[in-house]
Amino acid sequence: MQLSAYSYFLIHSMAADLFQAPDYFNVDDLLTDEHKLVRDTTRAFIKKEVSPIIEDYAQRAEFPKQLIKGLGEIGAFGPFVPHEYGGAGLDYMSYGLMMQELERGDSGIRSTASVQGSLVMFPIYTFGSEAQKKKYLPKLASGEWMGCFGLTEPDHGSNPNGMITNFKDKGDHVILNGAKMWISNAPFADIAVVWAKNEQGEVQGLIVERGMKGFTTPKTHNKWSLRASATGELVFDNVKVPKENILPGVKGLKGPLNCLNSARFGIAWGVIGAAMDCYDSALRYSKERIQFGKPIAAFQLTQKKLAEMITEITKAQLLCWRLGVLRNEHRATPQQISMAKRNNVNMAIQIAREARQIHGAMGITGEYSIMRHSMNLESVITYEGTHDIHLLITGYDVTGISAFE
Ligand code: TGC
Ligand code: FAD
Repeated sequence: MQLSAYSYFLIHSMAADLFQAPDYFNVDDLLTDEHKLVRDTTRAFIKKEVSPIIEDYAQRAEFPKQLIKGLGEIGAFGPFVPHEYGGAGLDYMSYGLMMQELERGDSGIRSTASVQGSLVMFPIYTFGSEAQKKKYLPKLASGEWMGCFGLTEPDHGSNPNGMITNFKDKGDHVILNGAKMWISNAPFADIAVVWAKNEQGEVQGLIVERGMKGFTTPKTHNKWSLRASATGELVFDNVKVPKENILPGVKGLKGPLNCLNSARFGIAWGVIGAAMDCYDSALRYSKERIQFGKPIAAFQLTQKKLAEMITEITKAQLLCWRLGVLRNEHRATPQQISMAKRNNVNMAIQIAREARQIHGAMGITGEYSIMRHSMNLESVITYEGTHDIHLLITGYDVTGISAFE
């Protein structure tokens, strides 16, 4: 069969993952050899294991579970957790770089790793008892067990403090009732870190295990976004949870919010990956696509789009590098993390939209990653604190006046 030039171009361009990471300001010079090794290993994993299959899984709205073992092997689950608990013992810059590379593949893959590391392993490591750390962390680090994080409820999203999920003291155990919604990894998680109010109305974390009577995890269907990530509910109907499963180290909303700091940090980095992928694809396409006798990259309007994309990516890279330094020194404030999450997600979503335009009609197809990134980012701009909530966090920080209520 004779292929048309256009078909040849399509097959040729999609046969392999041709991604080349932009580094306009030589940010690599600011990284250690270990950072670069971690980054390059994750990048290679994405090229080999994720790029060839992700579009198909997203189209089918299915999480590629077969990736879990490999993600554990490259240290993507809780890389900042020390070796003694099965983690990779890496710093926060390495964590950020890993999230960047994972999200270059797909926000859903990064989500799974973010939840496992920052929202399940982080609270167990930070607020858990020694017995809880020994029991759960090594298995979570390897991916043998997967976890999820239940904070959001049907009637309490941006305002988690209003939660109604609660537990009552029954001697050696508690009885948990309530429901959580929009929970990443819920449909297949082995354990859930659940935030609920005790009889004094204080928020506490409990580790709920699959199989506990009265605990179910119905799957959420009909998502147009984050389709390669499994989302579900957590329903607790008089679930008997042993007291030894309560995280002893924290009471109050600062418990879950501290976990969010770690996850939001990872998102600020992660979305740079999605943006880099959109930019790289748009740059290549614009040099290959001929209209009016020239590559579309020759037109000033295309160059404006590309020049603005690389400018915004570079600013986001530098913001994250500085945030990584501060977090490694335990000096990154929650408000700085909020600013980086908000700025970088917005940057990525704008770049995805511009990149889609550069791809013309091809941009709406699954032949390119652009539309998938664009739809994924609609979730990322909402979860872990919406775009506007992070703006209000910055507003509160600079004025000293809360505008939440
Ligand atoms: P507020 O009265 O301000 O604070 C309550 C207590 O918490 C402390 N605090 C923090 N601590 C650590 N880190 C932070 N970022 C903190 N922010 C506040 C605060 O100092 C106070 O401590 P204390 O000792 O005085 O008790 O709380 P508020 O009720 O007014 O709420 C503030 C607000 C709106 C900023 C907060 O509730 C918020 O961030 N809302 C957004 C909710 C959110 O982000 N949910 C995310 C759910 S998880 C998720 O989306 C996972 S997606 C996973 C994936 O797939 O990747
Ligand atoms: P709402 O809080 O109802 O907000 C709706 C709109 O009102 C937003 O635009 C918001 O900015 C605005 N708004 C709200 N309050 C104010 C205010 N005070 N001032 C101005 N504007 C305001 N949660 C978990 O706990 N665990 C998870 O694993 C998890 N995974 C998720 C995965 C996906 C795919 C998605 C989409 C969500 C996930 N979430 C998870 C939930 C997510 O954190 C919430 O959706 C988010 O916090 C917003 O809550 P909401 O959807 O109820 O929106």
